[in-house]
Amino acid sequence: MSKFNEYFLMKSDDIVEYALYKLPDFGWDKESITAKEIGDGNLNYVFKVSDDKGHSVIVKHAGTNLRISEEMTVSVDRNRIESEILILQDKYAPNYVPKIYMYDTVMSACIMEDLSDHQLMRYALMEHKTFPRFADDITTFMVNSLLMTTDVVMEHKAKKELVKSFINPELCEITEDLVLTEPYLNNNNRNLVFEPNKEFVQKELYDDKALHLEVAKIKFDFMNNAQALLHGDLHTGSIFVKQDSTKVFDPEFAFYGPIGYDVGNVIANLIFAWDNGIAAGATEFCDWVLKTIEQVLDMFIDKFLKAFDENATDLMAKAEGFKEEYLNAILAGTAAYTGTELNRRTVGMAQVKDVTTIADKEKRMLAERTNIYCAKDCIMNRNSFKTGKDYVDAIMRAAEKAKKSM
Ligand code: SR1
Ligand code: MG
Repeated sequence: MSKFNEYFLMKSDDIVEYALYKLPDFGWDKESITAKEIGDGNLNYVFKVSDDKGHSVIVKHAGTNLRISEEMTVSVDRNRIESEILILQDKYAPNYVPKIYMYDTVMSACIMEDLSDHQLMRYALMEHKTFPRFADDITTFMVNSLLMTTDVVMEHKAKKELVKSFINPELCEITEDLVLTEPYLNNNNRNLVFEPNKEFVQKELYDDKALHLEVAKIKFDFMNNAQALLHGDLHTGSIFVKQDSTKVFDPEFAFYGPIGYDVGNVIANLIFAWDNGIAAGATEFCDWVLKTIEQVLDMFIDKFLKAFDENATDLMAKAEGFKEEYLNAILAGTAAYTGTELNRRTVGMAQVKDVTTIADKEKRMLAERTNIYCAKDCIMNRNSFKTGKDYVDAIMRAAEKAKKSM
């Protein structure tokens, strides 16, 4: 009887045994194999297992408590969800996700391709590195993995089976709380507000009733619009990059939701990179980020419309004008969720290092105010955000307004 027949929280030594046991034919050198915990996310344990003969894999293991907070517990089923969606995404968008070698619902662990030759995108952007392929790659990934899982393309009963299999209530609840409620109400008293911006946040987020109404509508869209199989947490900490490759990972928040949630997350996290670049005076980098934001939106639109024509199977979805209506709703959602991601990473409990590492007090204040003004514009005027340039213009307007508010 194997020790891996019953769940326990594995440590490095167990992980070595686990990799040998689960991947016996990987060619491991048993003398030199080691495991090192390398995770810096909020939820799971991530080990790199390697030997001196050049073999390596990543073992991702879900604990019952979250790393970000011992008090938060979330079903370890998230590991199955992550493994199964990576396998599906590899089918719809090959080469954009790590290969899954095996997954295990007993130990809530999966073993996947080691992408150590890539860099975590958030950290690369914080070094002000640029990635000319990124907009093209991420839009191919999003259009292929999202549109292909909608009712526009999929046989409807098969789609509903996927909806069932990817019901992810506990991780969705985290998003419903952390992204779509707490930044506006601080109802769980765990927001992290940068002290010098306290009054600003009170006025702009906590006291703005018109904003609350719009975010309420957006929250109910998130909960009720089972449009496509989302990644569900598509920020720059869920993407590995190198100059000639982009890999999306960590889709444990996957569920059937509104497409704009994934696209908006990408745009908002590029804005955090821009904040960081502005604070550092990295002009060329900031120009690249703005160009990339513009391209992400515009390429997404072009590829989406083309893929819709090529792949739509639902007879009514082919009705004249439907494709444009469908896309318009996605674009409004994209603006809305760009806004909600900007706000929640600025004042909520899960923040981003792009902004929190800005050491100069005034510059960080300015970055946060820019994010919040831009977020409100995206949320309140979401039906007017139709092209990439609309986002660049909104960032510029927000930065000007933030400067005046200081
Ligand atoms: C409690 S988990 C906090 C955040 O980390 C994840 O990456 C998600 O973005 C979540 O909201
Ligand atoms: Mg994550």
